[in-house]
Amino acid sequence: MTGAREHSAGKAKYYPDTIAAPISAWGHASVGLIRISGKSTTKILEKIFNPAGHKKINDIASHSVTYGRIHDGGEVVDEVLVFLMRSPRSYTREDVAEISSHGGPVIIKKIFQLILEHGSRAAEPGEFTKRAFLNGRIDLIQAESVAGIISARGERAAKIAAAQMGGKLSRKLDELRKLLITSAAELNAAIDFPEDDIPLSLAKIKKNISRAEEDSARLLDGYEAGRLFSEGVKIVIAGKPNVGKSSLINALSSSERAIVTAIPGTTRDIIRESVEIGGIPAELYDTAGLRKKPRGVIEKMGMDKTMDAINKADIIIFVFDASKKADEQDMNIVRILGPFRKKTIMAGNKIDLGKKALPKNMFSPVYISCLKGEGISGLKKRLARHLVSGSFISEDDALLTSARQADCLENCLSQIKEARGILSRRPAESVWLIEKALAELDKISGREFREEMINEIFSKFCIGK
Ligand SMILES: Nc1nc2c(ncn2[C@@H]2O[C@H](COP(=O)(O)OP(=O)(O)OP(=O)(O)O)[C@@H](O)[C@H]2O)c(=O)[nH]1
Ligand SMILES: [Mg+2]
Repeated sequence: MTGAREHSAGKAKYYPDTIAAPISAWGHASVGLIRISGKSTTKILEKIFNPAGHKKINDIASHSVTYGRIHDGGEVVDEVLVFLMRSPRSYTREDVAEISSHGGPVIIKKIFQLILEHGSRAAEPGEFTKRAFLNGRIDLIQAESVAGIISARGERAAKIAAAQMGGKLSRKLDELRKLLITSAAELNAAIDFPEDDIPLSLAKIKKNISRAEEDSARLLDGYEAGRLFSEGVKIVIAGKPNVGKSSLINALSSSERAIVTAIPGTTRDIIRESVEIGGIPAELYDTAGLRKKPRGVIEKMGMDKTMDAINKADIIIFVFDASKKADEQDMNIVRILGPFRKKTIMAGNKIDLGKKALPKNMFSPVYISCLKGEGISGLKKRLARHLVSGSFISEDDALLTSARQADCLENCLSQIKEARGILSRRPAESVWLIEKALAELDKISGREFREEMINEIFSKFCIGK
């Protein structure tokens, strides 16, 4: 493949330059961390670090912590701990030192400056992880999950990223790869030696290809769940005016985010609030109340936005006033939400004022009182159940977590499908398609990559990772 490079797991390849960056959060903290990686790491330490007890840098054992002082031409800058990890047993597989200093921005800046003056350059975002990848310590999936762990917006998202970092998805894709390689080899053999019992071996090859097809399809199904965990679910609160939608977003987010008044039509724009439900990150959207005849152009625009939000929602909470008989307006919304029934949860609010019987097409609601805070935890439980049930997969599975991975696997799957379709009629072409499917798989793990693709992935990382 032109322009593509082979990614071989193996020994550290030393880059000509040494890189460094503060790797702890910027600001006043009790400790700060600065990381150096590259062949000049120990040389830089020799110039700026005095280990206690006049120890030589060369005598410091790998993976040990050394106490001492950072100095600038003899003038003490700070007391620090230096953690040295010699190549290849380090994050990047190069020599790496992490200096733990006091956490003030002035100190960190000063030490970082000294490191730059003595032979390092500032690392770009994601550059340490990029070197870990290029040196074969981790594959691209694991590199992407490093970013996933850092940006995780919920406990479950972090767990999923950690599982993929541990190689769960990589192992699954490896199985798939082996299946395809064997199929292509056996198919080639069947073409080369037609006198052998072809129908029999073709049946076996077909079976393996079908399995590869099923496996990739299952992984793709899981992508949606992975996406929800990492990006968060969209929960839209809808209902007619004045039923307590804004009160509900406030109750669910324990805030006073939305304005609540007794005047119907108070909310005219969409209000968003981030929450966590059962460990899953969620965005709550409070919307303008839906009524058949909006009063004025602003309310009409608000209602259009509400409809747009309903279309894009993962879950809709339909709020109605349980203390009053359902009226024409409620029925109208039930009709509007008809196509979205599967993703709708009904919430009957204001039960502190009583509970009226429901029409047949409004079933099994959760009853709440936003005013008294009643039933809110029950509603949260129902939401969490909805999120983790059915198509939503557990975090123990191998999950695709980036659009890039899903794109490649989708291409892979369509090649496999085509290969299976023409297997008996045009076996040679089928082998070619299987090879194309394999190339797509190798893009996911980064076994094969393009420079631009790698740069794009790592540019999204934060500095110091
Ligand atoms: N008694 C009672 N009143 C409530 C309850 N929840 C909300 N209210 C009141 O109902 C009125 C409307 O509440 P909102 O939260 O503004 O209703 P909304 O659905 O956002 O209304 P719009 O933005 O106009 O569509 C306010 O006066 C609230 O105090 C409840 O559980 N019990
Ligand atoms: Mg409102």
